[in-house]
Amino acid sequence: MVSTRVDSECWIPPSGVDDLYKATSGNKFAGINRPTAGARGEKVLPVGTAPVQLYSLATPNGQKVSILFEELEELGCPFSYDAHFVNIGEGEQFLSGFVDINPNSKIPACIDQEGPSGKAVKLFESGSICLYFAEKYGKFIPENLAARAAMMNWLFWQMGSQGPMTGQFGHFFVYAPAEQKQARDYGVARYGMEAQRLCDVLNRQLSDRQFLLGDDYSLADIMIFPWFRQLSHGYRHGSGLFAKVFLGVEKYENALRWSERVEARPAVGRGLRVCNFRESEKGSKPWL
Ligand SMILES: N[C@@H](CCC(=O)N[C@@H](CS)C(=O)NCC(=O)O)C(=O)O
Repeated sequence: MVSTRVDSECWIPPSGVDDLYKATSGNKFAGINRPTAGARGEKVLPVGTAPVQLYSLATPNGQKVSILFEELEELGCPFSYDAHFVNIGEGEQFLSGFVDINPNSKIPACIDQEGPSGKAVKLFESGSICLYFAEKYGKFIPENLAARAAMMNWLFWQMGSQGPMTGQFGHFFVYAPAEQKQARDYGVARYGMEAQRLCDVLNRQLSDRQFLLGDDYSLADIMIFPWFRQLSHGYRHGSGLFAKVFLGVEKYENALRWSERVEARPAVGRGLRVCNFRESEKGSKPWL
C-alpha cells in the first residue's frame, strides 16, 4: 500500500470540497462548473430548415462533427445541416433546450430529424454523433470487421485519452486561476507529459502510413486531427507562449505531416470554421 504523508508541510483536504469550489468561483472557466446537472434556465433552441440541426462551437470536440458534416456534403450524400452557436462562456449549454438534447451540458449536440422510421434522433458526445452519421451514410468507416475494429481502437483512444488529457493540459496551461501557481505547475506537468506521450503514440502510428489506418482517410483521422491541431496551432498562454513550443510539438514530424495532409482537404478547412466566434458576424458557416 502506498503511504501518504500527512503533516503540516503537506496538502491536507478541508473537511468537505465546497471550500475549494469557493476558491475557484471568481475564475471565468472554473467558476462556471457546479457539482449538479440539469437545466439552470429556460431557452428554446433555434431550429432551421435542414434535416440535421447542430448546436456547437469551433472547439476541437465541435470541429470533429462539423468536419464530418462538411465531408458528407462534399461527397454528395443526401445530407444537409444547420449549425447554431452555443456560447459556453455564457453558460448556454445549461439552458433547457440544450439540456433536453444533451443532459451532460457540453457541446456538440445534434438532432437528426430524419432518423430511422422518420423519427427524430437526439445525439450528444462527439464520438457518438460522428459514428451515427458515418454509419447512416456508410462513409469513412470500413466495412470489414477487423478494419472496423482497428478504427474503433483509435476512436476510443481519441475519446478516452487524447481529447480529455489534451483538454486538461490546455486547462492548466491557459485557463486555470492565474494565482494558483503550484496547482498549475502540477497540472501542467501531469497533463503536459501525458499530452506529449499521446502525441508520440500518434507519431509512431503515422511513421509508415498516410492516414491512421493506412492509405484510406477515415473517421479516425477526422476525430483525432482537431485535438492534435489544438496543440500544434491552438493553446497559447497569456504570456504569448504557444503549447507547440512549450511541449516541443515539432518533434512529432509524422503527425505534423499527417495533420497538414488532413487540413489541406477543403471540407476540413470549412469544418474547422463552423460556429467560430472569431467570424461570428458572418454566421455559423462563415464561408457562405
Ligand atoms: N466528451 C465530450 C466532451 C465535450 C466537451 O467537453 N465540450 C466542451 C467544449 S470542447 C464544453 O462544452 N464545455 C462546456 C462546459 O464544460 O461547461 C464530447 O466529446 O462531446
